[in-house]
Amino acid sequence: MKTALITGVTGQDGSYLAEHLLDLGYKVVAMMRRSATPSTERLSNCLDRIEIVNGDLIDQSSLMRILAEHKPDEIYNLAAQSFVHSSFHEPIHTGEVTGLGVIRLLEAVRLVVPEARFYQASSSEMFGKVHEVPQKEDTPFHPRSPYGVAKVYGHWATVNYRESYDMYACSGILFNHESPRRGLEFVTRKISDAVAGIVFGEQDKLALGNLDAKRDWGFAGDYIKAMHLMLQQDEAKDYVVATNETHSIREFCTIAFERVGLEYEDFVVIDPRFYRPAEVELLLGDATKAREELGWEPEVDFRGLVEMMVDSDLQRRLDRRLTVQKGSLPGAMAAS
Ligand code: NAP
Ligand code: F7E
Repeated sequence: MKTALITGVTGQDGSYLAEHLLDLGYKVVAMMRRSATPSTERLSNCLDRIEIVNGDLIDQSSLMRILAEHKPDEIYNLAAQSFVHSSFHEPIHTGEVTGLGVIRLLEAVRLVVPEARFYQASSSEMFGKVHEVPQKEDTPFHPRSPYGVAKVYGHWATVNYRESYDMYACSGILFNHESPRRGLEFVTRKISDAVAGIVFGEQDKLALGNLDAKRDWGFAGDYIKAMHLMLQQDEAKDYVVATNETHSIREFCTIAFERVGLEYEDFVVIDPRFYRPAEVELLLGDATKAREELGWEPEVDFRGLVEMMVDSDLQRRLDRRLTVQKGSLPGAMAAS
């Protein structure tokens, strides 16, 4: 049985990847940093089947200890301060975790388990102010945020360890991918959750920033499969993972509100607080290499993704209401 170590396992991608690797028969070692409040909500489907270990990308010794104790065959480095907006407010912390954290882990791998296969979660944010459309593996980088800058560092660190030490180290340059497990601060989930909140009478407006930015959005459940495939090849390489379609925030809003029979113009207000000092206006990926060499294909399309997220946020509220109602029933009835 192969052992996989996942950092960032409490996040969106970590939870889907843990489930996928368990289905494939892996032992999953899940690295989490210590938190005052538990952050294992996304892992509810697999918490009893993974082995949790405490570690932090800021703490080199924790990484060395985990690798020495568990000797993973595959390492998926998904941990990061991943919210672009926050990276403008916490640039140094973002650099520490999202940038330097990668080289801390690579160095630990080199010293402790050099034969292990390593996956780095690189990002389309590295393309930033894009130099060509669509973006592919050899498109030059031009990051537009401290997050993007830190990801470029992590990306080149991964390439450098592969070239310097002959390690099996890959970077997946993943374009935006979303799901019902997406953090509420990211625009897609902010919209889907607000649509559900409006339907349930919990809010009457949705404040957003730039509606004209365009993203190549896919489903996280599809994208984590590409991560695993990258570590099963004869040779370690870097791959763009994308849908080859781009849509604006405005289009996302249109479909999300349409799903419940509403028009976004009646609810969305523009709030300059959500603008960024420098914006990434257009992302569109060319995933030809991943399709041809990994045999990877996305299964969920844009409309399917938006509708899945809205439906899930509606269902979540419905479930919550039913639980509250059940709790208010007399004991015997509530238990039935
Ligand atoms: P996410 O939901 O924000 O999850 C980030 C994870 O990193 C969380 O588990 C978080 O743990 C952990 N983390 C943060 N700081 C840490 C530290 N110092 N030490 C250890 N763990 C730490 O991100 P995601 O959307 O799943 O994305 C996964 C990875 O792919 C990230 O590296 C992200 O930058 C990258 N990426 C994402 C996308 C996308 O569209 N989703 C696209 C390209 C690349 P806590 O629960 O403790 O906060
Ligand atoms: O913003 C615009 C915002 O925060 C998308 C991360 O996973 O994907 C993600 O980064 C767009 C931007 O994601 C709001 O200005 C408008 O143009 O959902 P986001 P992101 O910045 O694209 C990449 C690939 C990663 O690697 C990152 O880790 O939406 N936007 N109004 C807004 N964005 C937010 N968050 N909130 C708004 O109200």
